[in-house]
Amino acid sequence: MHMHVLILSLLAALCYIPAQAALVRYKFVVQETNYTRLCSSKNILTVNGRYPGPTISARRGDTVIVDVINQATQNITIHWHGVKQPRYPWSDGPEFITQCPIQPGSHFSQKIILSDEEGTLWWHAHSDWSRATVHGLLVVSPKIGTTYPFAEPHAEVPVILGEWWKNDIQTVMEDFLRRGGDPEPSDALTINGQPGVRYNCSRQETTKVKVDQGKTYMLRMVNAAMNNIMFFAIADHQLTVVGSDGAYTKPLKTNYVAISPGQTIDLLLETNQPHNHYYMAAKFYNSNPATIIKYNGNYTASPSPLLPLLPAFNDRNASFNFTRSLRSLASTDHPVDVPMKITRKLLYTLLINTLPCGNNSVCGGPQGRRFAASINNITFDTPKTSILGAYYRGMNGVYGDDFPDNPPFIFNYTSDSLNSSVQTPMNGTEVKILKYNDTVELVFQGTNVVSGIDHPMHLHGHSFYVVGSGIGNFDRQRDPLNYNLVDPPLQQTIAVPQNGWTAIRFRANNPGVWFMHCHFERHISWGMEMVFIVWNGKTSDANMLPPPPDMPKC
Ligand SMILES: *[C@@H]1O[C@H](CO)[C@@H](O)[C@H](O)[C@H]1NC(C)=O
Ligand SMILES: *[C@@H]1O[C@H](CO)[C@@H](O)[C@H](O)[C@H]1NC(C)=O
Ligand SMILES: *[C@@H]1O[C@H](CO)[C@@H](O)[C@H](O)[C@H]1NC(C)=O
Ligand SMILES: *[C@@H]1O[C@H](CO)[C@@H](O)[C@H](O)[C@H]1NC(C)=O
Ligand SMILES: *[C@@H]1O[C@H](CO)[C@@H](O)[C@H](O)[C@H]1NC(C)=O
Ligand SMILES: *[C@@H]1O[C@H](CO)[C@@H](O)[C@H](O)[C@H]1NC(C)=O
Ligand SMILES: *[C@@H]1O[C@H](CO)[C@@H](O)[C@H](O)[C@H]1NC(C)=O
Ligand SMILES: *[C@@H]1O[C@H](CO)[C@@H](O)[C@H](O)[C@H]1NC(C)=O
Ligand SMILES: *[C@@H]1O[C@H](CO)[C@@H](O)[C@H](O)[C@H]1NC(C)=O
Ligand SMILES: *[C@@H]1O[C@H](CO)[C@@H](O)[C@H](O)[C@H]1NC(C)=O
Ligand SMILES: *[C@@H]1O[C@H](CO)[C@@H](O)[C@H](O)[C@H]1NC(C)=O
Ligand SMILES: *[C@@H]1O[C@H](CO)[C@@H](O)[C@H](O)[C@H]1NC(C)=O
Ligand SMILES: [Cu+2]
Repeated sequence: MHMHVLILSLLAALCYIPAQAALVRYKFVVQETNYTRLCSSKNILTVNGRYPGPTISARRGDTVIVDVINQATQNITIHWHGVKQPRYPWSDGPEFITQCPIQPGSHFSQKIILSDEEGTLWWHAHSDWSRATVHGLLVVSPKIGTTYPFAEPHAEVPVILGEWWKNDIQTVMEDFLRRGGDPEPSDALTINGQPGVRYNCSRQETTKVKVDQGKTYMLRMVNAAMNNIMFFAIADHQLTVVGSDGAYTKPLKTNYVAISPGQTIDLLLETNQPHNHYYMAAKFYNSNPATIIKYNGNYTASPSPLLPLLPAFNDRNASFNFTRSLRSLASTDHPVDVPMKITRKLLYTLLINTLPCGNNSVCGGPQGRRFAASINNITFDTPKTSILGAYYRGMNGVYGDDFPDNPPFIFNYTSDSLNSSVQTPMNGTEVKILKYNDTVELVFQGTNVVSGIDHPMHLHGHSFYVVGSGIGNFDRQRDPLNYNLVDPPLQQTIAVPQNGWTAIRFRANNPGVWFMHCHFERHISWGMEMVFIVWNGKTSDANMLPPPPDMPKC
């Protein structure tokens, strides 16, 4: 509570320094907090005792210092999802990629350097499965003296989609890793931490958003769920997408939204319907958490709120079509800068794999084997020390630089009948080296090895333009002819469609060590990740900044 007052006074102080990048400071105390949901209590990991955690508010170009203090009994790291951290990978957060964990009883002062991000971003734990409860919004408002590329909304509403397990999340993860099969499914999906009216135990606590008729509200949405892409809608209301992943989009009117874990979407809601109460709902499969939007005023509401229509749980077209419909704003104030001359062409296959079970046990994966996952057939073997630290100090033996530009074997990636001999991956800690200012075209190729499924791919340290996508195998001759190089959306997380492909482009102008991974937690655990190292450029302003003195040690 004290912290909250402190933050408000700091923000008030900001107003006296117009149009200048400001320094904002927050304190994050990571702790175990006793929480009751779905009629059962357990200790969860929180920041400042809150689930979801506190919202960080800043303006475009600000620098935010967050003092992360670990008062819990387990290791933790925190990642500022979607913040590029120009030349400063030290605070990026992924465990053993850019830092060693913050151990119990120690702290780490993290610097979040905002540059051209504007809109909704978020922060979350980036060690084991702690992000299930350790996450919150990071809201980047326009600079003082500038405004949104749309009329100022009447008010803002956070919409944080999450997943809740009755079991301790650490136990869920450990059981999953031991059994080698799929993880125990979550017991509920949540909106702003509440399971909603579908669950008797949370019926009373369901979040109710009170709105006035005839206004425009801005929904700042993130999918903080661990393992699911979600559909979201509000009964009887159209939504207008105006941004995603901290960049504006052309306004897109839609009845529903498809959102990947890791992705953020900014939406405008016009309260232009009759006075009543309406469900806001998200779903995956048959779970269905709901929050209620209730119009203010004196009227007789229908007996129960109206439910929105959501696409069927297996409607790949609904997800793919929504994702393909996003376009950059591409205006004078928010121009695009799509790389046209490409210096690095990469094709990365995304595979679900299986491994032999081991000596004595039976595993929960197909044919009694255990699941694994890989990119270009390499399951990432996470080191026990930070790759960034090893790179900076020129330490040998922590990683190799042989991550392949293309899949090692060419076959019909999306075939319905794949030989099971392709299921077993290789394993290693390989990075891909990029030179400063390389212009990269990376095609993610979904595969049907073991099972074809969407993969929400996330890149740290850069935003990328999503220039193309399709179903089936990428065709190097034909498909680039249909690229959108005019107004492709600028994102950091993109759902590669099931048995399809997605092409992205970015300029490697951020020297450092940057993680790239599927944002499904189970797929990260199985090894669907790799690392880019972007070398320093020739001039000093193209070099990595030095590490802070309080970098955690392994
Ligand atoms: C949490 O609090 C409840 C109610 O006070 C108590 O019954 C329960 O044992 C506590 N749980 C833990 C894990 O401490
Ligand atoms: C919720 O409560 C109702 C009424 O008491 C009961 O019929 C229903 O089975 C309960 N649902 C669950 C999931 O417990
Ligand atoms: C709401 O409307 C009813 C019927 O018109 C009236 O009796 C009541 O006083 C009103 N309540 C408020 C809070 O305005
Ligand atoms: C999905 O879209 C493809 C073409 O993009 C179409 O052939 C197919 O019928 C659609 N499926 C459904 C269920 O709408
Ligand atoms: C796909 O999205 C477009 C908007 O970009 C919409 O007009 C069209 O109806 C959608 N098609 C399907 C099959 O959902
Ligand atoms: C399996 O057993 C063999 C022989 O006892 C042993 O050499 C090997 O290390 C064991 N492998 C694993 C994965 O436990
Ligand atoms: C990679 O292989 C080594 C040696 O067999 C093994 O110890 C390690 O667990 C493997 N890593 C992954 C991620 O499979
Ligand atoms: C690849 O597999 C798909 C699905 O089984 C099939 O439709 C397609 O014809 C195959 N392509 C080639 C080139 O064999
Ligand atoms: C699968 O691949 C193995 C090894 O390459 C080969 O011996 C076998 O005949 C193949 N099976 C089928 C059904 O194609
Ligand atoms: C992956 O590599 C292993 C080992 O070389 C090989 O057996 C397997 O067929 C490869 N799979 C794919 C999909 O390339
Ligand atoms: C990197 O590319 C940008 C855009 O083309 C250019 O302005 C800049 O000078 C380049 N920097 C270096 C070090 O090559
Ligand atoms: C916490 O991190 C330290 C440093 O990397 C490591 O030695 C220790 O084993 C970790 N503890 C757990 C429980 O993973
Ligand atoms: Cu995945």
